[in-house]
Order: sequence, then C-alpha cells, then structure tokens
Amino acid sequence: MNAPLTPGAVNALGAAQAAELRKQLYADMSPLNLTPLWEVLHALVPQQPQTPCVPALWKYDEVRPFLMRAGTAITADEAVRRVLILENPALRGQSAITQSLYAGLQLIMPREVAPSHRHTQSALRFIVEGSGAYTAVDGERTTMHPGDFIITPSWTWHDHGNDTDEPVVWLDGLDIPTIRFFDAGFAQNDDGKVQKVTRPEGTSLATYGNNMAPLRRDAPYGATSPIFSYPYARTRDALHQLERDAPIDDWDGVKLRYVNPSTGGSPMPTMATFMQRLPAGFNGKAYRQTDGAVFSVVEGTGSVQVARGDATHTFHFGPRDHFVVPSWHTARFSSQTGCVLFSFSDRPVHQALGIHKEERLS
Ligand code: GTQ
Repeated sequence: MNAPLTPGAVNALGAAQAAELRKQLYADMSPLNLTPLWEVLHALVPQQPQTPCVPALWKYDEVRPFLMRAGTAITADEAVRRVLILENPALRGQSAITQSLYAGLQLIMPREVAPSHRHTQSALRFIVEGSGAYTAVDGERTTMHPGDFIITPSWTWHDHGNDTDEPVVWLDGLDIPTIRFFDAGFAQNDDGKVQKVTRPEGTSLATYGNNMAPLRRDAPYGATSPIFSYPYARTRDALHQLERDAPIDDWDGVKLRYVNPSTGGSPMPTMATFMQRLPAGFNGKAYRQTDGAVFSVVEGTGSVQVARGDATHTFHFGPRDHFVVPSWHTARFSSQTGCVLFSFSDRPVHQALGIHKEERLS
C-alpha cells in the first residue's frame, strides 16, 4: 500500500505509477457508480457535433418489393401499422433514422384498415404512392394524394384506411426517439377499429388553411397545427410561381417551410417540414446545420453530396427515393432536370433550446 499522497504530489510520480494509481482509483470507486469525468470529457463536450449517424439512401425500386412482400406476409390489422422502418445504418436495432427521429414506409392494401389508436408521439405522413386512402384524425378524414403532407397531432386518435383498389404507401416521420429520450411516451388503443367521422373532410383546411382563423378557437391541438393536411397541389403551385418570379437561393433553390398558422412556427413542436424545388440546371452551394434531415423525393431527379471530414457520399435520387443527411454533415444539391424534395428535421427542438446552428459555405 502506498502512503497517502498530498495534492500535487502525483506530479512527482512517473507516468507508469500515476497510471497505476488512477486505475486503482477507478476500480475501487466503480462499485459506487462513480466514473472520472477527465477520461471522457473530450467526447462528452466535443468541439463540434460528432453524430454516430451516417448518410444513407433508400432507392424506392429496391425497397418497394419488400413492402409488397410485407403486404402478403401480414395484414394491416395484425401488424397495427405495416411499416418498414428506415434505420440509419449506424443505428441498427434502434428504430431511428437520426438520433431524434424515426422514419418508415407504411403500406396499406386495398380494403384494409390500420386500427385507431393514439400516442404522445407526433407523426407526419408524406404520401409517396397511390391516391385515395384516408387517414382519420380526431373525427375528420383526409384523403391522401402523392405529395400531400398530413399531420397526426400528439395524443389524437387516428386510423388509416384504403377503400381504393391500389396499394397506398406513405412516409411516416415520428419523434419516437425524442419521446423515448425523455421517457415521456403514452399510448392507447381505441375501442373500435375505425373512429367515428364527426366532421366533413376539408373542415380543418377550410377553417385554418386560408390565412383566416376562427374567432374563438385558435389552438385546438395545443402546439400542433390545426391543419391536418397540406395538399401538394397548393405547395407545388407556390414553388413553381416562386421559381418563375423570385430569386433562386444558391443553397436551397426555392425552399419553403410548412407553418402552423396559429403560431407561424413549425406544424408540430418537435418536427419542422419543408418543400423545395431545385430548378433545372441547379448546382447548389454546400451548407451544414445541426438538425439532421430526412428527404423524400417527389418529382424529378438530382444528386446530393453529403460529406463530413474526408468521407463523401454521393446519392443520385429519383422520385420516391429517401435519404438522410445527418447533423453537421455538409450537403450540396444539384439537379439537371429540376426536382421537388420534401424534408423534415428536429429543427424546432434545436431552436427551442437555443442551439440551432447553420453554416452556408461558399
Ligand atoms: O401510424 O400511428 O410508422 O404509431 C410508427 C408508429 C406509424 C402510426 C409508425 C405509429 C404509426
């Protein structure tokens, strides 16, 4: 046994002796669940974001056959939600596409119903293939068309159904990993499979989607937008008009964010959503931001270079492909044909915490 050392005396020891002293300290205190900060400080407080996530691309041509096989392997009823999760290759087994976000492709076959339930997790639906399925939220049904962005607010009953003859596929974006991080998730199944329709389709859009609002009911879903569906037809018109009539941003092309009309902020408290048009011949500049983003390609083709340090991924994308640009990776878009891209991220959380950062590189 060494005699007790006075503070500073460790400086007089050789490196091997100091290392031995520390090793013994760590071993002796470990049963008390004590760990030395100085061994991990650099990793705990990195000089810049060090996400474990990697860039990844899911080509729809490759994914679709597995979705259709899932369609024969299990019913929507038995599965509750028949979804193939898009897992970040570096987060396999965690049901996450970034540290904070979940993404999956949900399939509903003709005449099927995905039964009604509700949960704390917020969900977005971005319609990828097929028209005419519906999602019902809080008594109001919304018919899905490719490119529509549809919201399921936290803790609202929702079921999905398909009365058409075609399979319908959409991208689910949820804040599942975020809610899991806070250990704040609740969920319930509804009594019936299909919730009762209490309001005609389009009521929420008519009430809140025309730059007007009711006099006495301005936030029926708290921090979440009261508009359930943001139809693609309107979004597309806006982007095309801006492409013709307004300056094109060197980084984003023409990019708009969806808003909660009650607040001007994001449609959901945990997720921001965007739609952008890259004009034909667009050759964008590189940017990076702290919020990792998930993209769904709506129309056209293009490519994106996603880089961090020496590692660069180049993804060539077309309609219905999906990809993820992780936190603090630079992204640079280009498109010969012109294209339209939907995306979502956890930006509102970064902004609420005062930690959002974006760099536009030249
Ligand atoms: O449609 O309610 O992809 O609860 C994952 C969890 C979809 C949904 C998902 C869900 C849902």
